[in-house]
Amino acid sequence: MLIRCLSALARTGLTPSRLTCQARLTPVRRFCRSPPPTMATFGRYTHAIVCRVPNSFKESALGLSGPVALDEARRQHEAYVRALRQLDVDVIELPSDEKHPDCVFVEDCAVVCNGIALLCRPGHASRRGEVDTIRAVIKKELELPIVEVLDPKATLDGGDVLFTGREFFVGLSGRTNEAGAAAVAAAFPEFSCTPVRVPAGELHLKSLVTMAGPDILCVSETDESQTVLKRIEREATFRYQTLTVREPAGANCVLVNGTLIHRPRSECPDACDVFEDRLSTALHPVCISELAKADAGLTCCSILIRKSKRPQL
Ligand code: CIR
Repeated sequence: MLIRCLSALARTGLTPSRLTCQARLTPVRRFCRSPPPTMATFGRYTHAIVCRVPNSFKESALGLSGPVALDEARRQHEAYVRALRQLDVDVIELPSDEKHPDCVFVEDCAVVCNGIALLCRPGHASRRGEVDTIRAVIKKELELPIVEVLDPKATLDGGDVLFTGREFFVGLSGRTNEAGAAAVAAAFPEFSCTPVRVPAGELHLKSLVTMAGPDILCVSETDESQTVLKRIEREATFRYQTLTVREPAGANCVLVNGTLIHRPRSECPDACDVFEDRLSTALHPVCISELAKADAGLTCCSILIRKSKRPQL
């Protein structure tokens, strides 16, 4: 798999020798990995970590595109949390952290798959401290084995990590570098892991493509989204179906326990038409227009976890 990762990197024109896989398993004691999930459990979650919106979000979140209505941002976040709870997810809700204006975007702090949590090393230095809280919760509340990124040069935002249920694609973006992609490959060796160059101007891979269902990629009509889709299709180990929506924001949706959480008609009318016409999945619109002013999508507001009933040894 690492070979696949290396050869994929070579195709991106990056120097394979720069790929330094440095991830360490903590605790050091051995643990039993769950077997790779089957597609029957793809998009099935028992737990989620979310974090409330701090006051500092309004003035200091990264990439703000306009004035934020803080109360409305909080109402929207609450609706998102409610949606998860309605879908039978046990939500761990962290208090807002004023020192970290972007703390609501927990997705960037950890990638959890197959019973293992890889703690990220966010590409923007102002966000690195967010990981400490997430580490503590994953350790104490969820008791999952933790993998740390050791390479001090590695950067990795969870927003760049797309898991299809069969393999990983990791965006090489302004936030995630090759060493970050290598950390994903090392943490989840049971899956193929392919780096994908994220076009300039786009924050994360999942700003451009997400999963709208088992084996269904969701992209938008934009050149950036289509470029990334072509690369995924070229490199994928599996042939996926594709849903294409007009609005860029519509491409970021979250499949949770058989329901697709997506942006509402008021934000993404074409995407709603496409989902209603083409999917048999239940649909749950959630508006995040205020959070989106800080470059947010729906995926970024939670870390989704499927905790196996089997005790971790
Ligand atoms: C940032 O620039 O880091 C935040 N303002 C937005 C992060 C959004 N994260 C995500 O989509 N995974």
